[in-house]
Amino acid sequence: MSQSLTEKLESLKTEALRELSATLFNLESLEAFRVSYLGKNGKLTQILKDVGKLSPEERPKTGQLANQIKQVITLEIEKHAQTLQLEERNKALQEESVDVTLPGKTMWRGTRHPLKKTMEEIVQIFSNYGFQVAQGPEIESEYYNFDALNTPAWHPARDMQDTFYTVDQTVLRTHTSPVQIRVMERYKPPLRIVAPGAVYRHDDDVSHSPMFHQIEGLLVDENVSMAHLKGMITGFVHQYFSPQTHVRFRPSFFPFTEPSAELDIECMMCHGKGCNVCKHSGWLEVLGCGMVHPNVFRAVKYNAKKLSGFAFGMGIERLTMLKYGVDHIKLFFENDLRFLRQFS
Ligand code: 2NM
Repeated sequence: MSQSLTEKLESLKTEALRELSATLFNLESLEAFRVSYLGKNGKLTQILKDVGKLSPEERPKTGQLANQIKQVITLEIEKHAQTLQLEERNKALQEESVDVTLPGKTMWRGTRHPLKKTMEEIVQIFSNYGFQVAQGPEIESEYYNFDALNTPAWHPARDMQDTFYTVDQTVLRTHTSPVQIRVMERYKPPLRIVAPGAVYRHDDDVSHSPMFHQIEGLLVDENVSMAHLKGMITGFVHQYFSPQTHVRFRPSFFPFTEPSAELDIECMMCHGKGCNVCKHSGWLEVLGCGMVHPNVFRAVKYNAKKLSGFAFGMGIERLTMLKYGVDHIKLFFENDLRFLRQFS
């Protein structure tokens, strides 16, 4: 009996080691293999139970052999497990590795809107001349939008055809000049302000939109002359367009300035030769300006005898279209990224 148990043990060991070396295990099948030999109902465990039935003389030697075989098999399984774990880890590392030589993914960045860009450029130029930014409401009283600006009730500019009226005596501002009035009411001269913002007029074609943007400027002090106006405005145009830009001041009319002028620049498309853009005149209208009318000073209770000042106004859309050759005002309001990205 003892002889056969020892034999059983030896053949079990041989069988186990043969199976271990001949089989392609993974961690799961290796565990199943372990259970089949060393588990509760495993082949070796069964034999170990029979060791207890041996005679006291035979028991120690056979028990020793059984334990030794158990150790050999356990060790062999552990060696296999270690190899498998290493293989699995290497496989995972290989799969998870990052190829740093692959091209990166493009991250799109937003760009400033061209109108905002123009607005900021112009504000920057005038802030270098000592101007501060002022703002006011877009829904205005007729008083601030017209009366205080020497534009009486009978004036054509107040026509329903041009102005968006809301409720009684309230309009969508047609220019940012009411901001200048509000500032003059509140602050004493000397004054240097620019008022950028949205304005509204009943107008709609390739170069006009019912909502558009303006920036207006106002300088008030003693002994301000038309020469100061011409010098500063020419300086501005040379900074916004180019120092080589030719300019001309042409007499004009606004109710709130006297004298009034419009500034033209030489057409940059044809260099003054005449083309479709400048309607064959060689010149492009850029802004309006003039010396503040004494009636405007009187409306804000400034001393019209002691003070003088100049003011100017320009359209942001128009200046942007001229600088970049944009041929339709709608492009600014459609938010087509193919258009907007060109101003990055
Ligand atoms: C323009 C042209 C000329 C102007 C006048 C004033 C104020 F409030 F001082 F009277 N603000 N803006 C002005 C003058 C605006 O825009 C074409």
